[in-house]
Amino acid sequence: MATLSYRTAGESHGPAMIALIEGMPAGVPIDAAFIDGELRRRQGGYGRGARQRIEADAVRFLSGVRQGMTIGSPIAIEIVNADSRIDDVERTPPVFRPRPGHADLAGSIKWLTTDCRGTLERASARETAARTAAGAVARCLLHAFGVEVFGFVRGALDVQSALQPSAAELPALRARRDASEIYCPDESVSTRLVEAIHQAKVDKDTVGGWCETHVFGLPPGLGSCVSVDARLDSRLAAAVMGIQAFKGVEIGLGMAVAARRGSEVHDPIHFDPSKRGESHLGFTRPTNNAGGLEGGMTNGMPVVVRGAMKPISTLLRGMPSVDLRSGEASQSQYERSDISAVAAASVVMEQVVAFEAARAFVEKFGGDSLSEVRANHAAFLHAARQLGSGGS
Ligand code: EPS
Repeated sequence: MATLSYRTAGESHGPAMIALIEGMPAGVPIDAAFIDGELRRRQGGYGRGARQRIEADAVRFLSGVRQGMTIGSPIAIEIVNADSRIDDVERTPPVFRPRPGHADLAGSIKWLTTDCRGTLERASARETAARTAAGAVARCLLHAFGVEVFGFVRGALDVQSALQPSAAELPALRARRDASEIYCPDESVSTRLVEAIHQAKVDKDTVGGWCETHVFGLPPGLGSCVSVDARLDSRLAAAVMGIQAFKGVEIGLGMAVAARRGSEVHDPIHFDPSKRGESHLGFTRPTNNAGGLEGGMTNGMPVVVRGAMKPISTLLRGMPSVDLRSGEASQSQYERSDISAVAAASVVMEQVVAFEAARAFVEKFGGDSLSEVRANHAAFLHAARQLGSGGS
């Protein structure tokens, strides 16, 4: 089975961040301006620290792309780190007092060292620049099939938006999100979030939040119910949980399903032949509590994923910790950091969700070239449209 995958490499203050994508069909137009735009969005958002004024993230394709098109070979991407100083011990000193919540302590034990530097350089969310680039490349494939992905910040602390995004409103939602300092299209919530993050800064504290991603236009039947690692819901959960600082993932109604009876959770199935078209099979669902996934497979409704990001673990005022050299009690070490990176995290989440959608898409319709994928996609939809037409 054809599949799509990626890995990343790179340390926060090393020479560059790297992404290597394998399995992308040939002939996919690569929109470098779109990819760089997503990288720029990831660098922004209210509450970011000084590092983002140093970096100007942009992709450089080292392989796999020729004259703006994929050629079927592995795609290697480099994003240069302007703040590259990993071997400069004065400017990048050892960290002996681990920050609670960061990878510092667990990593130092794992790698048997009193210096958390090696751990934190890789655990740093700087790595999400590479992940964002990989996801944005995958979106170039999804764009060719009219699939749109929309991510935003739903809230933080005691502030949450009740917004319900729809495909029809996408351009307006994007405009409102992009006008918000915290990437929340709900203006009043956006203002309150910015105030809350500002107050956390005054208090030398940090803030996390909820990020949400909606995928519109995925055909039904992606993913599978046949095994745990083929389920698209389990892959999405792993991808979102794999983002630095994420502690929770929900799909559709998520955790709230446990508080409701079946009749209040499951989305009724209707069939309206007049709705049938190129990519609509005629099945309609008045609600989408399943978040577009049933049995680990897309059902034709928008895929809805929510993630909970914990507050940044580097606090200006520190947290109770110990010095790993002596075992003595001490406040955690301060490293330059962000007050909140929830806006950036919403961009990262958007891309990792997109990558999993693209991976499932390639597994269902895969071929060596975009034209082969197109033919497989069209043949499948043609066959699926026969359902509910009196055939078997
Ligand atoms: C991070 C610490 C900060 C953040 C970084 C994540 O880096 P620095 O120590 O260089 O100021 O800015 O995030 C990024 C660099 C980025 O591009 O997102 C951490 O400890 O995780």
